[in-house]
Amino acid sequence: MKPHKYQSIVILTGAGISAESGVKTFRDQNGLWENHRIEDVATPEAFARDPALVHNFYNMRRQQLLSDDVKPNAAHKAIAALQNSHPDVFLVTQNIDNLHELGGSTQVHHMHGELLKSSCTACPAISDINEDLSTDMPCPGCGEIGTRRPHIVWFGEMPIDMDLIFEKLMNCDLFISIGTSGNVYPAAGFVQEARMSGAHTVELNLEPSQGASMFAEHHHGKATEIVPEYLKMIT
Ligand code: BV8
Repeated sequence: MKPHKYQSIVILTGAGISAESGVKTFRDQNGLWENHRIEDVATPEAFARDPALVHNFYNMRRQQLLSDDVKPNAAHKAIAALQNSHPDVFLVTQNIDNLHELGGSTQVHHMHGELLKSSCTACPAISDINEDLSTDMPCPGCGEIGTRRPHIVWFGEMPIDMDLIFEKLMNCDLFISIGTSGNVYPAAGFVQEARMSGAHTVELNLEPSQGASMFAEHHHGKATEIVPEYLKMIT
């Protein structure tokens, strides 16, 4: 078995890796949803102001995700194959879909939460949800009514697993960013952390992202084409 080219790999994915699976990216809609700026819907303030609107925003996306026509694509599967053949691949995604899991990845860190999970403002319970969420559904953990919310990190909220993510970034020798526009922090800053720890940094994206100049290597094109190709090269 030939030695691995890189010992410790961190992969960050964004909405672009799910685009060819039929999941809309944020930029596709110019960051809009039904004429609402996503930053204005994906916030705790919006949820406090109009919980039904925010639930509707996520219920529609959950229904689409659970429909038969949304499936993992070759890029999700190529990452899962690398995870199965390489001992140290840390996969962190900004996406709230479950396509990495359906594509075969068993270790996925959803730093912005998950569409198919709900949390509660009154207790720490995190529960699966495969149907519409509404304000009058009791929390499966504490039974409270009106406290259930999507298990999603909104703008202004702290992303999940940040300590672990930074520890991995500081100890990796390869950082690959896939399908993200590099607009949203702290994810957009991960490439700098990786560079500071001496890692080789690669951007795989349809077009140069906001942070393209910070990457040592770039491959631009569709994820289903450039991701399998690149991961095969480093295996
Ligand atoms: C935090 C869940 C603080 C919700 C999401 C001013 C300056 C800098 C930062 C800020 C600022 N003001 C506020 C901030 C912080 C803010 C932020 O960064 N705002 C931005 C808008 C400026 N960040 C936050 O609030 C974060 N929290 O900072 O907390 C804190 C600190 C301490 C203690 C407490 C709090 C939380 C951010 C998380 C928000 N939630 N998601 C939901 O999904 O509804 S973010 C959401 O948008 C996504 O998860 C994702 O992260 C982001 C969209 O980005 P992308 O994934 O990159 O998607 P996008 O559509 O933009 O790009 C797709 C790319 O794919 C494109 O480049 C395209 O070319 C490419 N592509 C398309 N098709 C393909 C393709 N590539 C390959 N193949 C294809 N086929």
